[in-house]
Amino acid sequence: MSDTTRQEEKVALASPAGQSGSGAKGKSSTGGKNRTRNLIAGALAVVVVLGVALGVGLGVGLKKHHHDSTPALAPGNTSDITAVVSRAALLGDLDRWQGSKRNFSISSTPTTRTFNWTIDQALSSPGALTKPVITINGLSPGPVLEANLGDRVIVHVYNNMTNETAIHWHALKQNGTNYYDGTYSITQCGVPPKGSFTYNFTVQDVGTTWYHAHKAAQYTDGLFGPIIFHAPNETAAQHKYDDEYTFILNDQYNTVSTALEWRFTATGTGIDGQPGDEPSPDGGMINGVSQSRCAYIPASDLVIAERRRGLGLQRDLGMQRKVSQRKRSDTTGTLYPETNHCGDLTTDYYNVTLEANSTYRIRLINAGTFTTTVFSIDGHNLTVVEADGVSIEPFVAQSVELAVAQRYSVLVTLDQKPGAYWIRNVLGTDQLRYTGPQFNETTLGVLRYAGVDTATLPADTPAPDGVQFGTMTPFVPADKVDAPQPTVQQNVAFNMQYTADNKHYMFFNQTSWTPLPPGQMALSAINASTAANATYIAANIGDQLNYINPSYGVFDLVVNSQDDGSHPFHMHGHTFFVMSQGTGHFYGDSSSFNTTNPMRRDTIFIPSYGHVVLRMIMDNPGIWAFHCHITWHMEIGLLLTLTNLPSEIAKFTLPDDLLANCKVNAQNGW
Ligand SMILES: *[C@@H]1O[C@H](CO)[C@@H](O)[C@H](O)[C@H]1NC(C)=O
Ligand SMILES: *[C@@H]1O[C@H](CO)[C@@H](O)[C@H](O)[C@H]1NC(C)=O
Ligand SMILES: *[C@@H]1O[C@H](CO)[C@@H](O)[C@H](O)[C@H]1NC(C)=O
Ligand SMILES: *[C@@H]1O[C@H](CO)[C@@H](O)[C@H](O)[C@H]1NC(C)=O
Ligand SMILES: *[C@@H]1O[C@H](CO)[C@@H](O)[C@H](O)[C@H]1NC(C)=O
Ligand SMILES: *[C@@H]1O[C@H](CO)[C@@H](O)[C@H](O)[C@H]1NC(C)=O
Ligand SMILES: *[C@@H]1O[C@H](CO)[C@@H](O)[C@H](O)[C@H]1NC(C)=O
Ligand SMILES: *[C@@H]1O[C@H](CO)[C@@H](O)[C@H](O)[C@H]1NC(C)=O
Ligand SMILES: *[C@@H]1O[C@H](CO)[C@@H](O)[C@H](O)[C@H]1NC(C)=O
Ligand SMILES: *[C@@H]1O[C@H](CO)[C@@H](O)[C@H](O)[C@H]1NC(C)=O
Ligand SMILES: *[C@@H]1O[C@H](CO)[C@@H](O)[C@H](O)[C@H]1NC(C)=O
Ligand SMILES: *[C@@H]1O[C@H](CO)[C@@H](O)[C@H](O)[C@H]1NC(C)=O
Ligand SMILES: [Cu+2]
Repeated sequence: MSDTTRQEEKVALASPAGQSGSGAKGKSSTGGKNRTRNLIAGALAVVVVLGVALGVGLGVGLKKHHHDSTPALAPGNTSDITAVVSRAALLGDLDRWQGSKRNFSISSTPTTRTFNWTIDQALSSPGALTKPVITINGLSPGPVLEANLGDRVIVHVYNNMTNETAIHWHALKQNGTNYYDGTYSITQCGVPPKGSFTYNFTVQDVGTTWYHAHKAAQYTDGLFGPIIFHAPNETAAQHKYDDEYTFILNDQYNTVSTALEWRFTATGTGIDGQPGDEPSPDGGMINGVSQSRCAYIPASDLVIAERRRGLGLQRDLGMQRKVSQRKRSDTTGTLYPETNHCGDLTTDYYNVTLEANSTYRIRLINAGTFTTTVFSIDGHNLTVVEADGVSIEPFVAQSVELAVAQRYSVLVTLDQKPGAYWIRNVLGTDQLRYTGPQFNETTLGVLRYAGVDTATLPADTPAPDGVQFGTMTPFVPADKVDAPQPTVQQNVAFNMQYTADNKHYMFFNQTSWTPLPPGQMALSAINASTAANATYIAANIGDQLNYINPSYGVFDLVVNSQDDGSHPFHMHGHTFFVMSQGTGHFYGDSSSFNTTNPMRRDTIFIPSYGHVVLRMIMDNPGIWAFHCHITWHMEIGLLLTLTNLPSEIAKFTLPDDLLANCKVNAQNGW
């Protein structure tokens, strides 16, 4: 019996009479603005669309046509996951999303807050089918991590999974505690299976952010949650509002991430025979609730054709490839079976009842793996007052678009006719190379005014289409800070390339990141005797492009994209000044930049073939990753590091449990 079949059976047990679609895509990708390829063409698509339409229209399940003779789905085997968690248990107490129901006092008197987290795997059903999930204390999304500026946060993590993990506290400065940044293989070795690790840091940041696994694509399976840091003097908190609420939004995959990643990285994959097709989500989520119905991975294709992204531009820049490319007619690719199963469990809308005539500070987080998302509430304006922890001058919009890993706070006043209104999380589809059966980019939730019957559903109104606060919308920070003059400027370009071993990776210049061997981490490369030895650091820190900043300085990072997709980049440990963001490449002269209170944030969207110029102050010692937050892209190498103040790094005392975990991992080859 193949693993696929086993997995299928388990799903069938938890999801009786699961409806199965045909293998095909119900809907063709739009192909996107600059996408070089479209997926489904001709007769096949017609047959398929008709098939799905009939299946849905007549209420009959389509026949299974898979599994019996297909090869085993080797990686991502989830047969060892046996615990089944109900949807209600997975979501936990829904009151946790509302500020006033969390029993938290905003204060300027620091305290210590201790959390015990057990990370585990289980089967559960956020949507219509049962799928593997990763939970924290049984929850996905995980608990709200809430604290005040200056508090000490201690998180004892116990890893009850069969693989290592590491938890990154997105956008936290971690000034002095780089070893608690949680970046697998860079600032820590993984927390081993049945092992523990204690994160212990002070809160140096304010606003809305999130935590997530920084090991492989584990957060795609649900290992993420919100972080809310308060300060009585936070500028965004000076607006008048009655309460706050959090919506953590994402694209959702119903196949375990290890299988998706294997499919994405295996030699010889690709929808139309060309590698580099990121796994598409099966739907979206609002606070862990999904209306998705299917799990779909398209089959790989053994006929490999040559495909290069952005080669013309690459030549313009005179870039070299690390490994030569070659014709790929000699592929030894593994045939990966199309997998497709659907569920028939009842799905829910995430729904919340709030007070009429009240104003809420709604915190929005895109905890997605791949796509941007657009948030809106029918009939209500959103006044944006915070972006990635930075208080901003209010901006009134009808919808807010978040690139992966970005956050906003919006003020919403319940000043409309008491009733029920749709909350929308609409995934961006322009980067999707395929969509599975019954895919719908819109995930709905319900906002009800207090007193409205909980059975009332909103009217069938269209999504708001007015002003959008988008991924390229400039904003003005409310706490004015001028950008200092740079002391260093570095340019990098990135793209996707094929390598001699028939794989596809993403590169910054000639380098592509990959984790160090088991039990190793970049931070170990720096100690009192090596801190001044750039040669030694370069040789021991890993494959990635690494810039060493030996002393305090102001660093301009120019990033030019040679890729047809768009990418959300995140800088660990820093809030950068955005000196430039746009389409086309930056070859220019930084002396013309506006340095008066420029935009500041920690996650920035780079459009197709576009650029950004980011200015950062190098006063925070550590090895800090800068990477694309599309997990699939980071996993194939789109990560570089800044090594700041190595002589200060050398003074760190690495925690005993961190070093012990490195030893355990080295011994076990994890
Ligand atoms: C553990 O990680 C390996 C390598 O990424 C993967 O092949 C395997 O499926 C993972 N196991 C689980 C249970 O996630
Ligand atoms: C965490 O677990 C330890 C040991 O089991 C226990 O002593 C402690 O009270 C727990 N702390 C919290 C905050 O739950
Ligand atoms: C860890 O998982 C096992 C099953 O694999 C379960 O029996 C045990 O209770 C879990 N431990 C914790 C601390 O949740
Ligand atoms: C956390 O770090 C502080 C400062 O180094 C230390 O005093 C404290 O004992 C640590 N707490 C834990 C639980 O490790
Ligand atoms: C808020 O107070 C902290 C010190 O508690 C200070 O560092 C910070 O700059 C203040 N922020 C604002 C916006 O005034
Ligand atoms: C509203 O949420 C509750 C859980 O709080 C859920 O049981 C119910 O199905 C949801 N309502 C609708 C209409 O989906
Ligand atoms: C909200 O305000 C309107 C207009 O002032 C008023 O008619 C209504 O009674 C108020 N509703 C509540 C619940 O206070
Ligand atoms: C929303 O804001 C627009 C201006 O951007 C305004 O014209 C409109 O009346 C506002 N709508 C509501 C419901 O407040
Ligand atoms: C997707 O969902 C929205 C909201 O429920 C609905 O209006 C739309 O018709 C759906 N689209 C498809 C293709 O089913
Ligand atoms: C990366 O490539 C750019 C563009 O070709 C070049 O200007 C830059 O010097 C390179 N940087 C490094 C560190 O190789
Ligand atoms: C720097 O490290 C290299 C090994 O990577 C070594 O050969 C060299 O001697 C070191 N230089 C100094 C000054 O210690
Ligand atoms: C980090 O701490 C150092 C030393 O206390 C300080 O000089 C620097 O300004 C801090 N940087 C940030 C970003 O807080
Ligand atoms: Cu990317």
